[in-house]
Order: sequence, then C-alpha cells, then structure tokens
Amino acid sequence: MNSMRLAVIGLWFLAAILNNADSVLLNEGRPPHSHLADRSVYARSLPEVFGYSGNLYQPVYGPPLYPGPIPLTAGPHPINAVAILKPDGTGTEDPQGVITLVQPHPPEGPVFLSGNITGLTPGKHGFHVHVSGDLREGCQSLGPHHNPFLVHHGGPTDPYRHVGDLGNIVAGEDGVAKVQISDHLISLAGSQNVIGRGLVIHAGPDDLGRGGDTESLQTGNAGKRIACGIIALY
Ligand SMILES: [Cu+2]
Ligand SMILES: [Zn+2]
Repeated sequence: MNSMRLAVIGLWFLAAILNNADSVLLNEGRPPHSHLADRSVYARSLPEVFGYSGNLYQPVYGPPLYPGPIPLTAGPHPINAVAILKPDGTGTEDPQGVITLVQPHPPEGPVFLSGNITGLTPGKHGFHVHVSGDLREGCQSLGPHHNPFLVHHGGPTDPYRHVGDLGNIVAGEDGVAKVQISDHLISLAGSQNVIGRGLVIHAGPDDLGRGGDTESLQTGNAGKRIACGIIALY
C-alpha cells in the first residue's frame, strides 16, 4: 500500500500543478501482489463538479475488469475450461464424463486435465483435441486432430506431434478411466488455444504414430469416435 500512497501523493502534486482534470487514472489493470487485482485505481478531485478541480483528492477503485468469455492472451490469472463428453450415439457403448482443464499461467506452461470417464471398454482409448467444435454431425464433424504446426501425429511426449495429441486414457475393468494429464503443448490462450475445439475419445488405442502406416501418422489408428464434447471456458 505504501507505493500506492506515494503514487497518490505524487499525483496530488501533479494535479495541483495542472489543476484542470477532474480525475486521473493512477493504475490500470492488474497490480502484482495485490488483492485489488483487476481493479483500476483513480484519484478524483473533490468536490466532483464538472469543469472544476478542487485541491482535495480521493483515491477511487474502479470496477473489477472481469475477463469475460474472451480468453486472456497474457496475465497472471489461471484460465479454466470444461468439456462435457457425451456418447457419439452410433455404437453400443455409453461412454461419458466431464473433463476440466486449467492453465495456471496462460498462455505459457502446462494445462492440467482431470476428470472421470465412465462406460468405456477396459483398456486404452485414444484421446485427442480435434480442430473443430462443430457437433452438427456428432463427433464426426469435429474434423481431424488439431495440428497448427502441420506435422505428423505422435504421442504426448514426442517433440513433434499434433498439438491435439494427448495420447491414451486407460479404463479399468469397471469401465472407468481416471484422467490426470499434464500437457505442455495445448494451451487455453494464444496460438495453441484449444478453447472451442473438440475433445474426442476413440474406440481403440492410439499407436502414437508408431503403427508403420500412413493412417498411424494421421490418427494413430485409434478407430471410431465414441464420445466427444466441446472445450468451453467457465
Ligand atoms: Cu481423435
Ligand atoms: Zn494426432
């Protein structure tokens, strides 16, 4: 608070010299290490009369600058997203669940995905971000894997891979896959943003690009899309 008090005193002198402004913005945006993050701080002259500046000043906090539905491109605040995965409806399985995504320091750093998927056949299932968020034809219209760098399909730890390549989730004998993934390539802001794109679970395992055929280098041979949802901000 000391720095703010200094700023207010400094502004008092400035305003006393200029003596023609009703209020001056002291601090726009998000002061670090402050519980007043996202609020602007003003000094306002008193009394508040249009066209008149007295020599008495009062600090005023502006309203919080809520980021709203538009992803921040930078900043200290985590971004949270959620995908509600529903069965594709074309098969006999009934896989579904909720995956939450959080990125503590967007647009840099890992995204943490977590949640449970139920109704799966035991074993591995390919798990990807697909490029589109269009569900008009179910999971089919979500397009191919999100691949802004135009490289081959790979596994999550490969240096070259689709941004959307999250590897496999593994269901136990009870058909439940407990998802706990930390991924360094997808982001909730910036050029690798996955907000508004599709999250897809496949019928079979993803071979991570090691299958030795052309399909492996595009989809990992993970088979049908059995459940999907849209990655949305919350
Ligand atoms: Cu996929
Ligand atoms: Zn891929």
